Amino acid sequence: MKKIVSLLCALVLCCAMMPVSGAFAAEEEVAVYNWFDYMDPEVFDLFEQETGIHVVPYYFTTNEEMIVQVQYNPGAYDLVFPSDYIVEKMVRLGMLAEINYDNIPNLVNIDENLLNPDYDPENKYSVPFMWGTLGILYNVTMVEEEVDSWSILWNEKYANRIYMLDSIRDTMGIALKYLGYSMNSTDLFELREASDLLIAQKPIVKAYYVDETKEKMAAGEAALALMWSGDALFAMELNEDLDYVVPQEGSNIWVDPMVIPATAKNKENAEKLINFLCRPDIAQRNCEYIWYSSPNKAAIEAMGEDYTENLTINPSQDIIDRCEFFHDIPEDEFEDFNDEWERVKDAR
Ligand code: N2P
Repeated sequence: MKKIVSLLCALVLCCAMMPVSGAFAAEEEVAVYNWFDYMDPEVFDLFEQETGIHVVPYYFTTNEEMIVQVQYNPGAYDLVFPSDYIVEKMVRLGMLAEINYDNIPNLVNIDENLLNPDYDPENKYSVPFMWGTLGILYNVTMVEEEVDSWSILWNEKYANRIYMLDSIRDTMGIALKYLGYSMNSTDLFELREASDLLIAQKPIVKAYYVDETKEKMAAGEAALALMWSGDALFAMELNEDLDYVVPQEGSNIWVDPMVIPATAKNKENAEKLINFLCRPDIAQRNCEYIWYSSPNKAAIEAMGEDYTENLTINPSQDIIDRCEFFHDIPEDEFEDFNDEWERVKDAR
């Protein structure tokens, strides 16, 4: 009996020590953590066919949800798509790996104006994927007056026909902007004014959504929605009664780059995927699927007037000039911001 046991033990040990090889080798993969609806689904298939690297996709809805997941699941993600101000935060917290640009020759296609940005001054950690604005998506058959001010989102005539974004920086941001303050304010009195304004608006808001809004607006379920430019254009492609505007008081302009967490297990595969996504035909394919603004010069050239003549995807300098970028607000200063947003969420 003893002999059988020790033989079995030896066998188990032997198996455990055997090098993983041949058919047992782990498949090459890259774990991608992206926004919902932010990539043509066929793009990952094409990448897999060309490289043999299997893409494992994960999805998030807001930056704030995403960064917590990356912090608490080290090694889970190889490529992530945070917005500019969250890149700033991730750099500050030492959460990102430096990108090896030898692996990204397609960087030449990216517009120089979007390189070396404030959120990553030497472009050590990030490559732009898409950019856009925050504005109002509205149904021209349901709204009588000209839409050019945030004030319309407080007009009781549209009670129960307004969607707001369930996203702290966006919704608090436009309330701050409507009041004439910076979207990056940390002043408690300004934040309190903004949250009071949103609480006063709450009875006429139909719902706070993020990803659902585009389909619901396309289906004519509301008159006005706070929305990002690409999701707005996605809905406008489905329903010709929809239009999009960046209000006169100003708004947010943003860039969503691609970054590699410092804990990534497949860094080189992530770089291969970044390079693939910077290829002009792939960037064009994505742009024509999700309708956000592209940083890819070659893709824009290929899209021609369909792209350049469209003010939603290619905003004028005038629109850009009245927008500001969000910036990272360090945790201790962000407490008031959070508390005021919680007041809004908890209000009836
Ligand atoms: C797409 C999300 C767009 C990202 N569903 C806005 N920064």
